[in-house]
Amino acid sequence: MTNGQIADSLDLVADLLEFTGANMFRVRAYRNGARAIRDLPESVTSIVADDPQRLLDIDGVGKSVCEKCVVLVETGELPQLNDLLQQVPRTVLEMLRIPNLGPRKAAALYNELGIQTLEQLQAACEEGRVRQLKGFGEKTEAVILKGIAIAESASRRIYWSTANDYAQAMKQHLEACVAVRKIELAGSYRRGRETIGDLDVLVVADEVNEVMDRFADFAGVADIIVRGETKMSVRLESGLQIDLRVVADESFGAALQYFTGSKDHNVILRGMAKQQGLKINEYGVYRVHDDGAEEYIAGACEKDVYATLQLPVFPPELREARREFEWADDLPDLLTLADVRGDLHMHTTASDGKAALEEMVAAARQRGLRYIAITDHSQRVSMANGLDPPRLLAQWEQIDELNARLGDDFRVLKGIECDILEAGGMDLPDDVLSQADWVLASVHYGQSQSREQITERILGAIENPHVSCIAHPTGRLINRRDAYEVNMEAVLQAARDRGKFLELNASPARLDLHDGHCAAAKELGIPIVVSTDAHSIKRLDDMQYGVLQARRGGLTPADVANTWPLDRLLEQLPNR
Ligand code: DGT
Ligand code: CA
Ligand code: CA
Ligand code: ZN
Repeated sequence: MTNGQIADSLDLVADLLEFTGANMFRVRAYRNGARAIRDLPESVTSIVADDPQRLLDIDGVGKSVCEKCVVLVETGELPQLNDLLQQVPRTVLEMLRIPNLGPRKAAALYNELGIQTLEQLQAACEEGRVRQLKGFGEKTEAVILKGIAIAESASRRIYWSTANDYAQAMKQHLEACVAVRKIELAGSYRRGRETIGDLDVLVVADEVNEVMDRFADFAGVADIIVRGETKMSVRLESGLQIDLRVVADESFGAALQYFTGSKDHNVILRGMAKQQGLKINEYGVYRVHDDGAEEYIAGACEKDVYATLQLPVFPPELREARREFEWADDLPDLLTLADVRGDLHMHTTASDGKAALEEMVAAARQRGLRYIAITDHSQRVSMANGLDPPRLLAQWEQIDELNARLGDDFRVLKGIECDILEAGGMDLPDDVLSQADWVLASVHYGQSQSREQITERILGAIENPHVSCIAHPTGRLINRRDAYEVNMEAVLQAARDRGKFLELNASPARLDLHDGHCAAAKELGIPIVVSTDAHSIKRLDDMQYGVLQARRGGLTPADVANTWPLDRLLEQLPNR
């Protein structure tokens, strides 16, 4: 059982408990536990196998969460969760996503009217049955009807890359409004999370109404959810919600800090402020005097807000209440796109890429890269026209010729993305792999195998002396497919012991390794390779998404092998 699955179960328990009106401390204990476990690099399964008491050392995991983890790992299910699901069908939880409809009201709808889904709720509202319930009225009914549409799309989180398109378009759109003096995007978008729930826009403006009119005028706005004095929210046809907040100039930094979050980061910050006799909110930082009077001391810029607490401006990617406060005196110099010198995973028309070898090379040079590896698929991936030894050797000859023409300022490495076979072992013979500069090993088939099998296959690849790096190590596709079952702890240990590299695949749907694994790899001194896995020229630009994820993992250029000069990379190649 993966940490993600355990965390999902705990979150579900929290939701169901909340629905049944349980004590909020209990609910929160499950939520905190879920969050801690989702972030944990070490697998809960292996901790339980080793010594379950060690779970209690994890920040946010208390006695009852610890017990639940043990039961989940050992039996694969949770009796408490099954009991709760007997009482409350899972579908009713959708109702909790309706704004301002708390668990108590949702429970009444379920208990009194038997409503289990949003669809049934909509019908009941339309038939005027909801207003007849105690504590509900015509007005509540109307609010619920409106909220159903919101709840339906609120369950969707979109890739950061998709959100970025909307964010940049909205920024341009608002910047063209003369009343706008300052504009920033905040929220999870600014923190570079792999998926985004909604966008949060902050502006300082001379004239609020002008900005709000302009906001409503954005292409694709389907619905105005709310328009207040300083806050406005719209929903786009795609379902994406965008929140706008118009703030005063002297509060801009405080608002940017507050609405960037994360919520957990802010909770810690507020606690620190309180200890120092300060109060911090979205309007500013205030000194609280003995008589209770509050004096504004900062708020116009984010730097000053943090400075009042003797803190640096944390890179937004680190603001997740993980280790950033520990690092405050010596923040890591996080990776930037400009640090990247090479891209070590891409495909050409030889397998399933859309551009030819020379076109990929030209495009990489144009982007300022100094070296790349061509890594087409191996023969097992027949659907992608994978290369058998003769075709691969012919491609490598072509690359030798190309390198001779290119001269010293650019180098193409002879690579391959070699499949790890279902039964274990590599898809190409050692005498072929030994001639490569760079060998990626990937699992594409047999992803539903047991944890033991998949782990064994990957460990086998790491043991192979010709393998340089494991590509997209967990196989997840965000929003589409879970990671396969794999003992990541064992993979990390083996990579460290054998000096192998691990990939952070930059494709927005993969971002694999995820941030927590990157942080764990860094701790172990395993070099990470951020690669695009581009199947076309355009997708070479995916590097930026990988860089964001690497930053969230706390990686610096030194931690990322494809920032190194070519000489150093060649020296340290694990297969050489
Ligand atoms: P998302 O939209 O689900 O991807 O995630 P965020 O982090 O963008 O969350 P969102 O849009 O609900 O709120 C934006 C930020 O505003 C959030 O990161 C922190 C701040 N914030 C919102 N609500 C609260 C709150 O109740 N307490 C605190 N301390 N901060 C909040
Ligand atoms: Ca947001
Ligand atoms: Ca929001
Ligand atoms: Zn690939």
